[in-house]
Amino acid sequence: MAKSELAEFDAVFSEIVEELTKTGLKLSEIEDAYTWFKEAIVYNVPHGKKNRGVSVVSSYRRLAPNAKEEDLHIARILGWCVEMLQAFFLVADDIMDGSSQRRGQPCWYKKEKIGLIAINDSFFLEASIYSLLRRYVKGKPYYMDINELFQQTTLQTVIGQCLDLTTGPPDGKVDFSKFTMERYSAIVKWKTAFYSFYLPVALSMYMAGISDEESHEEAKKILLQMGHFFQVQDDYLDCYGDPEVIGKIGTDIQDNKCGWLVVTALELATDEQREQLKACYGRSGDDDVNKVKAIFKDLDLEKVYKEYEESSYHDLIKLINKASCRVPREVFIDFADKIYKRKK
Ligand code: GPP
Ligand code: MG
Ligand code: MG
Ligand code: MG
Repeated sequence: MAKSELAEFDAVFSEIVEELTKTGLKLSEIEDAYTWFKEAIVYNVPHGKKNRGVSVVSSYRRLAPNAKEEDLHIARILGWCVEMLQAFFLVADDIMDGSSQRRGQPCWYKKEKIGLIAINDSFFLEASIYSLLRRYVKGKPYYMDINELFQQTTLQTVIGQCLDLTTGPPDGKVDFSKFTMERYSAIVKWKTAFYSFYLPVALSMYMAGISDEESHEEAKKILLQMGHFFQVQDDYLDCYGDPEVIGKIGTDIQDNKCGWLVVTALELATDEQREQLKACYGRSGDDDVNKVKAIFKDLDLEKVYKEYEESSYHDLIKLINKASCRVPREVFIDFADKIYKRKK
């Protein structure tokens, strides 16, 4: 029986670890650094859903139906590079957000003997992406495009993270003046959509020889819209998801985040509810958090979300159907089907 795409993808992980550490482990001067890093990789990289990584491979198969096994292998490596980028972001994001759990285990920085060394580990993860690209992709015609894509995507995500952190700073002052849907859309486009949706598909396009701007712009339009919905869902699950299932414990209310729930609440709230939200949002006490949740409940945000989910799915399918793109629709549909109605 054929192995599933995910199983074949997982089977490459040990090779990634080996490639990234074998030289360093043999150099006695830096051996300890690599022993440390190996643990950081194994703890932080392979335990997620791996939708982003596997999508590189499944999209590439759609774009190159007769792909050779050696090229599929490169697609898997690129998929792991996306997972490394994600691990780099998450290790750092959990420190910035003061989170406690990630993927069902303690955040890396929360572990004994790790703490802020995690910051350096996140840099280590990032820098290693480019070692993998040199090792597996150098010499291919798409090497430069893919290198630049990883660099540009990193910058885009850093920009988005900056907007995320500064729109609702954790300074104890709550100022809703910037909490608009427009600002929200900018935050999620930059902090999430480029790296989670455009990047995996763009990698497969470059591998398949599709590098013209028009095709990339068209694919990007669809994928950014998908990414927007995905982050709305992440914000919804932050409050309403089951921590056992999502593997993390929400912190958005405490962290004063300009998330979808509060921005939607502010659009629907009476002046009185707005004042109440101002008094209890962005505070860490359970009472304050529960008051925020009670206002969300009075505004029936769960229902507003479900309706939004339905309509955004229809809008997305419409956009996909009217696209005239070198990328087959199935690439987008496959990705959309992985995220709609997800619980984790
Ligand atoms: C998701 O935000 C965005 C990121 C993980 C990008 C972080 C970017 C950096 C440059 C570090 P989130 O905080 O809502 O994600 P989660 O809910 O998973 O913590
Ligand atoms: Mg976070
Ligand atoms: Mg964050
Ligand atoms: Mg979140």
